[in-house]
Amino acid sequence: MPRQTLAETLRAGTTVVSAWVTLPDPLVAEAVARSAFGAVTLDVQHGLHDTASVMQSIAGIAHAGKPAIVRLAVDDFGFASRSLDFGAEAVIAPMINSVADAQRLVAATKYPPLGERSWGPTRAMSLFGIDDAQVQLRTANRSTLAIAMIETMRALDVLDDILAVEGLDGVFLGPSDLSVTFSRGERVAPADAFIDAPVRRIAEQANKAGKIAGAFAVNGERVRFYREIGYRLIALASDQSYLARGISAMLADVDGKSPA
Ligand code: 3PY
Ligand code: MG
Repeated sequence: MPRQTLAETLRAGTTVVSAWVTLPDPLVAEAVARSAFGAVTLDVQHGLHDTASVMQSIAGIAHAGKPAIVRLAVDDFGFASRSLDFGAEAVIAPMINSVADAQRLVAATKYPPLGERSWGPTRAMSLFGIDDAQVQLRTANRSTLAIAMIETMRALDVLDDILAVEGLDGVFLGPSDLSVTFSRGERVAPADAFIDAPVRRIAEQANKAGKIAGAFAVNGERVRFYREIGYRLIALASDQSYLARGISAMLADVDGKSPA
């Protein structure tokens, strides 16, 4: 029996905590996928991934039985449909600041009539064991997710209009950029309470619109907070911090101390 898709899990109201992978070696993504994380997000925007590493990492994540998500570079809507063709179950597009930006994301990721995605998911079909092109065409718009990052004041001003874009499946909070724009460039403070009001508003409005609310969390305490206020797709920290925290915990253990 095929496993439940990420889209089905999230639409059932289940919280998914995703890993965030920046290092481009596919073995990193595969190792992380074999942990207890519910999904793995590959970060192209600020991570070190390129086309080949995304394509290979998605295979490793699929091999471990987890859904792969790709966070695109800014305005790289062409790579949105490529990521889905490679077998990603969701794409997260950064800096979606207007209805036009959200419409471009939908155009790239959904087949007609919702969008203008071009046909060619051969790799995704082989990873998912789908051999009937008609089945893929009929199911892809619903089984893959187009998610818009909301991380600026401009986006917040038009949030309801962005949420109303047909074919957009969800929004995803970027708390670092939100704190930078909210403070007019004074601070980057992704876990600070001064952005809590807009952070709550994004989840509330997304849930009211029947769309998935996602967020990036810098630590476990923020994951708990986001979960309580209605976020369902929550990415936690990054592979580089998993390594750093693991190293300090193991070395502290050597010295008989608690980790720094
Ligand atoms: C942000 O917090 O701005 C992000 O884009 C998460 O990586
Ligand atoms: Mg950001």
